[in-house]
Amino acid sequence: MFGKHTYEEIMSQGEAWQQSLLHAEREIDMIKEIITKPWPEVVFTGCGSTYYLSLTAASRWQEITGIYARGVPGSEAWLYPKSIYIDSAPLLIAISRSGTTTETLRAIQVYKEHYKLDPIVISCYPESDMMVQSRYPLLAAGGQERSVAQTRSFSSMLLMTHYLTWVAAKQDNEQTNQLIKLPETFEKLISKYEGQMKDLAQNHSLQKYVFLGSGINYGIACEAMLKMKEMSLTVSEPFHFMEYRHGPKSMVAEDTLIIGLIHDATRHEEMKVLSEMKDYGATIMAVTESADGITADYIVEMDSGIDVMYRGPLYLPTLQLLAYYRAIEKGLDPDNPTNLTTVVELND
Ligand code: F1P
Repeated sequence: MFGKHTYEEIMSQGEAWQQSLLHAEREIDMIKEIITKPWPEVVFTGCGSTYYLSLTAASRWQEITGIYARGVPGSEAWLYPKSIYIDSAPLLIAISRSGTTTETLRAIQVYKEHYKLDPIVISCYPESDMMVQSRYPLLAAGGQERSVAQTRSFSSMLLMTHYLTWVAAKQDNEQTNQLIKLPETFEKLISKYEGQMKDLAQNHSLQKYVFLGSGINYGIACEAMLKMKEMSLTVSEPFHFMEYRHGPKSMVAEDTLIIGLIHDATRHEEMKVLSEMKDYGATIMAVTESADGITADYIVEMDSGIDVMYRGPLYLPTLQLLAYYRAIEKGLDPDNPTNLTTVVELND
């Protein structure tokens, strides 16, 4: 059956998040020692999905801790370290579902050789090279997958970066309570919106998908774009909300679906972008905490009560389902994206 694994992996994210959080609580003492040092900067790195994860994790880290943070592709940290690092050593946090992606492993090697320090590594496979060779491994338990496109692995590793941020910021239990609420909200969200995502995916007049997200939501918009491409071979692009006006909107027409990942603090400006695109003929979907005051053709209301800083994983499941159902609709197998393998391993 097409997409069997992808579907199971999307639908089991609530459980995966629970397992990941339980595991992190047991393992965190080892990592606390390094994470709470006074770092001048934090660099997150990964490839593909895990690079996008690095973007959102870095924005969140900087907003919450006040420490300068950046997300960079593994290949850049490997091949162009001078454009990434300066003299003072940053904390490196490397993320890889497989723990075997060559570019990420080489980025770690360059960092270790240059600074004589060990990074924190996050992966779903405890026996992988990256995890075994690290003094500070953090397992996203429950995130392992049989499909190529990352779904529950991504959201579980994202949750682990939320957890690390919480530890680094020495926040009180109120914030972990927020993380604990994620799995139950996931279940409600998915049962309420699965049917709508299936219907939307079957709309053949929509040929171009655009994902808008700003601040902490930009990396998530990129990941949603990647799911749509990998699983369903649909033309899809991510942009920061306000950037979309600066040229890309020329492409908007009646075949365009614009999906906005609404941030609580800037929803007013973001909605203005969406309604302008509606005037150009686009179909609009908003993924938002509250539907109050939101006008769109489709609204996914999270209604989670969770602070926007800790809500990241909830933006994704409906969009993963949209990609999944679109692939099925086009007769493609979401478990086996065209030209892709689970890991990119390079020869010398
Ligand atoms: C990263 C990655 C995936 C992508 C593809 C190839 O892998 O780029 O994001 O979907 O399957 O690998 P990893 O380093 O997170 O294992």
